[in-house]
Amino acid sequence: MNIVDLRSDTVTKPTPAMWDAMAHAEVGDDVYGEDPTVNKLEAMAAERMGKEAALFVVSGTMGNLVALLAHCQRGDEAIIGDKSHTFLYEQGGMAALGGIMPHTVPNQMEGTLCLSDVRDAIRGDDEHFPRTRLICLENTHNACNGAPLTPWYMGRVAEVAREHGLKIHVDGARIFNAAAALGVDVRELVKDADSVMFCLSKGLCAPVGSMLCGSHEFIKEARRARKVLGGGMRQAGVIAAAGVVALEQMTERLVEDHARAKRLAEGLAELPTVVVEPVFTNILYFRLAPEVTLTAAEVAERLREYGILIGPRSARSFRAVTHYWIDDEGVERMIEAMREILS
Ligand code: TLP
Repeated sequence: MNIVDLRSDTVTKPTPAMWDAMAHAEVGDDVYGEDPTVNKLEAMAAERMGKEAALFVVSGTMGNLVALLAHCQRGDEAIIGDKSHTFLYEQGGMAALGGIMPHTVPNQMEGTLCLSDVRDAIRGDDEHFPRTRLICLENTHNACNGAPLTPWYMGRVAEVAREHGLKIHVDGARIFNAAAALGVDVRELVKDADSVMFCLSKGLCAPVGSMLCGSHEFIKEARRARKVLGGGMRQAGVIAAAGVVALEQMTERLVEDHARAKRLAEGLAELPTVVVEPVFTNILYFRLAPEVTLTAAEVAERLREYGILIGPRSARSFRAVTHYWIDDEGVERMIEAMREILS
């Protein structure tokens, strides 16, 4: 039985085209700037984002941290959503390694920050205060139902940022999912941002890596920050080759993952003991109705017997993520398994 792994889109293994590209990659020492495949990937990423330059980093976590280190000095403050991945799940690296203060404002249900909250969080020029430098946004928003932030919203945040001389960084781990869901070019989503990080190793299926994009000057700083974190990777063309395939072949098909997440939501919503949250992209949250006596962990354990892996989010709730390796049969198997377990 093949496994239906709904825990995350990070579990995606490389496609056959990626294995082939990796086996035949031309490589060099990337710290000398001499890896042709990394150089190609960085040029492609910059072009796709409409930015001057890009940097290949190990992970999304490293990309966000490198961006924060490049934008901020120690003691500076960054405005950031209280449900953002960077604030919740990156070990507080910005504070631990960068001395940067997170100034959290509440994420709204659709992943945005209220503009009035952002304005209120900006510090005045006073020697008692840290200096506000940066606004961090997340698109799509993982913890807020995978919701995409729109170009319109980005434009409004940019107005506030410009008024106060602040920079904007976008954690766009799943920015291509946002573009696919909204039917816009990804450039539209990041044209108002000073930097954007996106992941090759989630829905785009590459085995390793994320890209950080911005101006030449910003990427020069970012390259220094990556080096001090130990992220200078030498013959990294071996993995960058899969990233090239990811950008060439994998961005347009994300709508299929979104359609399957919707179908999964519809199927689960038919079960009287499951409460399904709104679904916008490839991330679906759902929970058990109060009358269910099983916990989420117990349901997840039972699902294993059906060859299904899923991540409980709390004692009563789950997150399911669709991706390239989840087909229609996998979605139907999940719905049927839940029907049997909860009946
Ligand atoms: N998200 C992972 C887990 O860490 C939760 C997942 O399974 O969704 N930004 C966002 C919005 C992310 O969702 C993630 C990973 C990251 C950054 C970090 O990327 P990596 O795992 O490459 O460091």
